[in-house]
Amino acid sequence: MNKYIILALALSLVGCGGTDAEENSPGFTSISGKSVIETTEDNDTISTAQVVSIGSAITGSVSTSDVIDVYQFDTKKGQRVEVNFDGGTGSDVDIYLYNSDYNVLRISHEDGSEESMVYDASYTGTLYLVVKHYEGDDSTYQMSIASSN
Ligand SMILES: [Ca+2]
Ligand SMILES: [Ca+2]
Repeated sequence: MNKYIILALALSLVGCGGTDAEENSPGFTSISGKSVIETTEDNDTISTAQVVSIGSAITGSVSTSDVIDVYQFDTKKGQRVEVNFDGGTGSDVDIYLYNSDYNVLRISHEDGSEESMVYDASYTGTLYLVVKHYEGDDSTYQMSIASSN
């Protein structure tokens, strides 16, 4: 199997339920860091992930026609990686953290589009963060990748 099929299979196994966002959901929460814009839509697989770094605040978009965005960044063993994601209202977007062996390390799939995860890196190397539009409106999202050590 190629990398895309593996990723698609993995995602199909963990798709979440979800309802429309509540009418009075808050807007973007405060997400800080070095500002990074999604620069390409050729970012739908681990092998074509956009390279970012810890300390980035990423702005991008997903929708029914652009279901997946993938970002990659380097981490050090023992580093605590914290991801916060806000996809705005009306959409249900989920995030997944993969290692370089294409195994899922963390999943955040709340109803709606406010997601977060913490991962204590077990190795020095590359991690892959997958943003997936699950259902609902198009989403322009803000996502921070931070480390507390
Ligand atoms: Ca996108
Ligand atoms: Ca994409």
